[in-house]
Amino acid sequence: MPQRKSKATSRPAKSGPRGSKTAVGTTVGGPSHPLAAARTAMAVHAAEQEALAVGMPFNRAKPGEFGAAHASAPVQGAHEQMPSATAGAGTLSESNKSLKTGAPATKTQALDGSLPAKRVNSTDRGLTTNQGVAVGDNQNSLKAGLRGPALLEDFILREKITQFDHERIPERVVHARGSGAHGYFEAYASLTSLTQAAPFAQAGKQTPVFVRFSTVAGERGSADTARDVRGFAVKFYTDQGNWDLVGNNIPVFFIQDAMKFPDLIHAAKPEPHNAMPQAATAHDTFWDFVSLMPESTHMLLWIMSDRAIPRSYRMMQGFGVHTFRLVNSQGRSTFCKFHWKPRLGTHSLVWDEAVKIMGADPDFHRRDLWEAIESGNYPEWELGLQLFSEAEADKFSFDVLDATKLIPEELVPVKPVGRMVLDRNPDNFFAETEQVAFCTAHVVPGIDFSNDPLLAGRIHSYIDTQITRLGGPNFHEIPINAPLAPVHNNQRDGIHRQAIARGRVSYEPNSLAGGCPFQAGADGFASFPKAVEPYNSPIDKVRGKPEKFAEHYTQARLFFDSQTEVEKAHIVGAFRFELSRLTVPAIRSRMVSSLLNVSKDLASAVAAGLGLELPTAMPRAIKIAPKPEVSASPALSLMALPGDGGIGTRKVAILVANGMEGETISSLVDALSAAGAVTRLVSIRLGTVTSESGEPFEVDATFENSPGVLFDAVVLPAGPEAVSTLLADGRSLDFIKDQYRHCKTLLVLGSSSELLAKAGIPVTLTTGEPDPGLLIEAQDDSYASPETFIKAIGKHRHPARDRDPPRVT
Ligand code: HDE
Repeated sequence: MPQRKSKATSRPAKSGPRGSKTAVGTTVGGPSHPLAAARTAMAVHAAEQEALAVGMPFNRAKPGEFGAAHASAPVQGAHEQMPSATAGAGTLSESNKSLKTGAPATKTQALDGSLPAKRVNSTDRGLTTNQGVAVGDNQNSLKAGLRGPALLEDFILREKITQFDHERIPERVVHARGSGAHGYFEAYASLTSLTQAAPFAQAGKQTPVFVRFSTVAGERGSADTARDVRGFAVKFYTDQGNWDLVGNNIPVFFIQDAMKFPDLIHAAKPEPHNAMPQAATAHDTFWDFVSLMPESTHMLLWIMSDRAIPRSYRMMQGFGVHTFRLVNSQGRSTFCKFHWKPRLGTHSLVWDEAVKIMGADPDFHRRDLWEAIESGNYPEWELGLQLFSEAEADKFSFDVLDATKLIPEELVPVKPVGRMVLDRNPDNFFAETEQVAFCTAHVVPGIDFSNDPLLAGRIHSYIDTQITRLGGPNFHEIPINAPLAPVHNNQRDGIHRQAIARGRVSYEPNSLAGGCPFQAGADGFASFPKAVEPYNSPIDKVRGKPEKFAEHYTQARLFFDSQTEVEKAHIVGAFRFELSRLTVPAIRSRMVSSLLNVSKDLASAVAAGLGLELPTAMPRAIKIAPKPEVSASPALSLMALPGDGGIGTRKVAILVANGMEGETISSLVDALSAAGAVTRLVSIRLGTVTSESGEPFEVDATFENSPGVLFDAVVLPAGPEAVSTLLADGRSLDFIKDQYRHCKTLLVLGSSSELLAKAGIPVTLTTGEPDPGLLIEAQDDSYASPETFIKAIGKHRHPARDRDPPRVT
């Protein structure tokens, strides 16, 4: 908070220090004697303190603390102009500077939240201990003789091992597995009529951000492609302080009240007796819990959909989930839901692919994000707002305070307000991605909460959990968490304190530091004064839920009905898989009986997949559901955001072997690279393969280290010798089958159609129509053109081929 002067509360300092009665003697040793000088300084300091105290005979701000008029309009704290630059010093020796202490802090100064000062560059530097002592030998411990015992005296060894022993901190209790990046948010236009929030102050304004994506259930070392909600947490380092928008890639949640969160997470995490399964909801306790909590059904539909297995963090939406408030400088509030939409469109994996990627590359999403940023393909999202008034909210068929409900975009459109670009990878995973501490309570003036009871619990939880995870109360000073806005307050001490507070004052009100730091009054954060609505006057303290929270199925049905046929089939497949893993059959039937309230088609298909009789529908909490505003919401389908059809950062495998037709491969590599794709020549082993014309090609990857699931498309080479080599290797056939089963694009050059035949791949769809993702040169030589191939890859995958069970095994 910059130092301000308020007419209402500031007065110039009174008498000058020298004229003060409290000045102590100045005669000892004469004026040039050091002791005399010290005494003079002490006298001046004492006089200044007295003057400050005299200048504030009472707390002028006090009357502004009482009554309804001030309840939402606090006055600025009483404060004085400091009589001198050193008046606030804690020690008169402040000006005795050294290399360590530096110059006195005579200007307003706070901990610097920017990262450059904390970044270490060891170029040209030798190794040191933590005390900065040069390490002469980093290979051997100190011993009594070459073959003698190690000595306790070896402080270098002991420091190194001790630091190592404590390298780990507790992992996050949820969202333990994640990856982060820096970037910026840029506003399209000023939103000051809606909100005071700094990031929206004017068109083109950029605010630095740090973003962390995560899975919820798995432990820190679990695989990225588990079926799960993805966290989408954004820390805005605004000039008014930090604002954290801690969202998910799914717009609704399992539960309606924070009271149920520990139960939900205990049910979803590995079971307590045997710590299994890791990063998976396909187990008894999860389905036991959710089938007894019908409010989770809507979210279950989302997590059984392909949303829960994104192709990339860069290709998923983000949602603030709760209803928030935007508040403008006149104190007017507008309800708001936050949406992030990826520029690349929304794209997902298929389950069989996700499972195989868990083994092939557990860091699939982490690597994808890292590589995209390293290669200059900066991921980008558009921020959109759904804006609505309280009066509109009251009329909705659902309650906007219920986090198991969304507001269909067809009911309240999403207004684009800015974009976020992630353009810098962290320097250090632990220092930044692991230590970053998000918190829903981190809001800035202009952003406020609704009364969503789930949000209320989060406002408490996040700070609390960091105290354990980051080891104490000062985690806000860890560089990645420190705001760029200066911090001035009277909070002090505790483990690992970084800020060195100057002066003897650590309380407010005070006169001895001129009242500083003083409360900001109307310029500071003010909670929106929402009237508290008594539930059933005179009982106004209740545990309970509003009536509309009792409707649990309408939006689950809306979601299911708004999916394409292939998406519906994947949802059925996911329920079937998850429920098939249960060991208690009654939970299976219970869940299917709940699904009957969503859709008979869905429940019947799941029951059939599990070999179950269709049970009767689960009784509902309310008999007659309010009529929904919309019965179809195309925006809920992944297909609603296809992206621009580009292939930037898509991975294309080109299978190669000696004797292949090299020229087509070279020109394909050039064309695909020019379109931004990443090509990899994949073969039986590393080294060089030689084309039929004798040209050497360096192999990038092998069937062993990079199976087909890691690629978005594949090219099978022409050339009889190469084809017969690939035909003889079962792994090349697995590669091709996976590409086919997962509906990806295959370019089949020349005689490599023999590979298709051996892999048992049908050349047409079940309808007899041509397969749009199978470009077989032998059938049509125009398919060999890079343009056709690039267009087909840009479709992401070809769902017309999707079959359950798969056609190719
Ligand atoms: Fe969280 N959540 N959560 N959550 N959450 C945490 O905070 C919690 C909820 C979300 O990348 C924890 O720092 C409660 C909804 C994300 O570091 C913890 C409730 C949404 C992240 C916590 C919820 C989220 C977290 C664990 C119900 C989507 C990862 C570590 C009342 C809108 C942030 C930590 C990161 C992390 C509590 C529900 C998103 C324990 C009590 C709903 C993205 O504080």
